[in-house]
Amino acid sequence: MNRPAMEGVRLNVPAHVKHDRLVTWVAEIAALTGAADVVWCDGTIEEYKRLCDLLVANGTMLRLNPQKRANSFLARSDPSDVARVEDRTFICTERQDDAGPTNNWVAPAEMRELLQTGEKALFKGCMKGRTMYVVPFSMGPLGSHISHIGVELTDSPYVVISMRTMTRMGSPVYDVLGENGHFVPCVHTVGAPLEPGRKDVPWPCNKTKYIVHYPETHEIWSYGSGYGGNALLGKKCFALRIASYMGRTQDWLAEHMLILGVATPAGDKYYVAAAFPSACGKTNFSMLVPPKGYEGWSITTVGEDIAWVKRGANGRLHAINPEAGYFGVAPGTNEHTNPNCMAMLKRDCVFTNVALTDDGDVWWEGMTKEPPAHLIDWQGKDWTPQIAKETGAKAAHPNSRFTVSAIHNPVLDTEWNNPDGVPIDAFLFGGRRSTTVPLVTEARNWTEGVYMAATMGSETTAAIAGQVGVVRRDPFAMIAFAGYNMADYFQHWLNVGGSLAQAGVQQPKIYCVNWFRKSTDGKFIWPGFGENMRVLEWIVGRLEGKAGGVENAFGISPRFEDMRWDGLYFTREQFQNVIGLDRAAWQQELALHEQLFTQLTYHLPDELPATKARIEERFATA
Ligand code: SAT
Ligand code: MN
Repeated sequence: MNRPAMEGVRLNVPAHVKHDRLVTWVAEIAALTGAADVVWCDGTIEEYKRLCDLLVANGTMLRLNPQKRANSFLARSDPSDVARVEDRTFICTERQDDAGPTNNWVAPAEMRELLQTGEKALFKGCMKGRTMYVVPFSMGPLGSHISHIGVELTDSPYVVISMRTMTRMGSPVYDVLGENGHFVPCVHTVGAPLEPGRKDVPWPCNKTKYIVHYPETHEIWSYGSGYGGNALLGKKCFALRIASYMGRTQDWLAEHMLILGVATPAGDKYYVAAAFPSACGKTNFSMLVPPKGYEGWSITTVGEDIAWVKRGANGRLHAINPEAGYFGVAPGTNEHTNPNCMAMLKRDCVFTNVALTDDGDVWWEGMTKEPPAHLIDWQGKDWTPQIAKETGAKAAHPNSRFTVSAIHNPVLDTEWNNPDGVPIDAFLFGGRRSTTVPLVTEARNWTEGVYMAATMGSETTAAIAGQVGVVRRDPFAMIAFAGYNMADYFQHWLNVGGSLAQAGVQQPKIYCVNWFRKSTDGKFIWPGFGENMRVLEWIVGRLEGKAGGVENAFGISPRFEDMRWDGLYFTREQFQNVIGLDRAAWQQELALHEQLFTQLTYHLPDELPATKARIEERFATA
């Protein structure tokens, strides 16, 4: 085969790589970026260890006390590089309408000039003095008909070790790719060329950031950040933005959803996929421990962030988790909120931007009631409870994260690796709303469910750079992740439901949930976490045609007596405060739905304003 020769840098193509187009692309990017060296990653544990040693030597990570956290590390990022940067994220389609008003859009030719071809193109020479790693990965079980392959070229060894945990990464991917298989090319640089003789910084990055997607050619280009979804390109960039676009053209769904299994005492098993915005408890919900009184029930995890949903042989919707690891929010995680997670984090973990204890372990806000007397905070500074009181300084960054392999999850579902996925019985949609939205509402039909999901709102969190705690519309929890026009995305969902009905296949039921209602004193009313099992039980009861409910303007909600309260002191009055529909609040809410629909007028499916009109009618006659 034709192996391109390059000036100055050896390509080092391994013999088992047989894909000419891949090799040519690697050569092109090595030339463009001026990388000093090209390393083809094999995904072995030896390679992982070697790179961890390198990251320790570079000062990017430090090794935690092996007695406390075996084979685990703490990474500290640059204080300016701590979360996804939505205002620097671009969907570059030929037509602006195909990206739609909720995405940042730049024409592909213009963006390519900026990044690749222009005189001062950012990627020109951006890897000077650095090694470029070739990282082959499969999103989903290797060879599954639901899976897809990507190759990330990156100059960050932190990204390489993270990709090994988060995806099926390594040489076997090349066998699936063969000589001509489809892959999503992902180019990533921290944007910090290393001049000869200059000492590197622990977390190289650049103030200028671009997270760029070309959905029509399935390409991803990321510049300037080494953190999370900005840099681990298999995750939000591929598995949501590019994949949602692929799903629309290929008749499947890529969703910001956890997938969990519910086993009942009667021995039945159901699978639920649930969409929540970032940092709203997807990981906790997916690993929930049923409370006292729920003996015989169990919850198991298929996925905790992303679901790819395709039709199975029986026509039903089946989902896989395209990821192989969890990049979860650390603060707030503890033995009460998520004991399974605490067990999962005992070993083989990379923590990023959490605090370091004096005995070489990690700590974050909410891990224990009492903070340790002294810590090193996420920026490497001394931290004491007294300093926190005086300055408000957090020991761990609010968006600090753990990266861990799914195989350490003590409640991993037996089917999590099934190449055919698991059949989905219900979709849940939930935002973080301190008012207005009830604990749980069942949609009376698919269209009403799509309406609930489309109009979802949520208070923003630290997972995104910017203001925290303001309500924004987050349709399907995909506001930041849809790789095409949101109105077309709504239509795609309506089409998927319609074709299930047409084929005589039962549609999953759709629910809107909200764990976050607060009382006037600002406290959460619903205890959440394990107690969310009670809502799941009601949903399973509905699927089985056993549980009662009452119709309201928005859908069907349980009455107090339709849920089981054994083991929890929760009064009728409290229940009313989490389930009630406040007419005045809903008038405001519906005005916000209207605003969203106005923004999305282009291609907005008629069914949505029609559903809104029906809700308004119900409120008027209630
Ligand atoms: O940084 S990530 O995008 O991976 C995390 C999140 O926002 O959900
Ligand atoms: Mn997420």
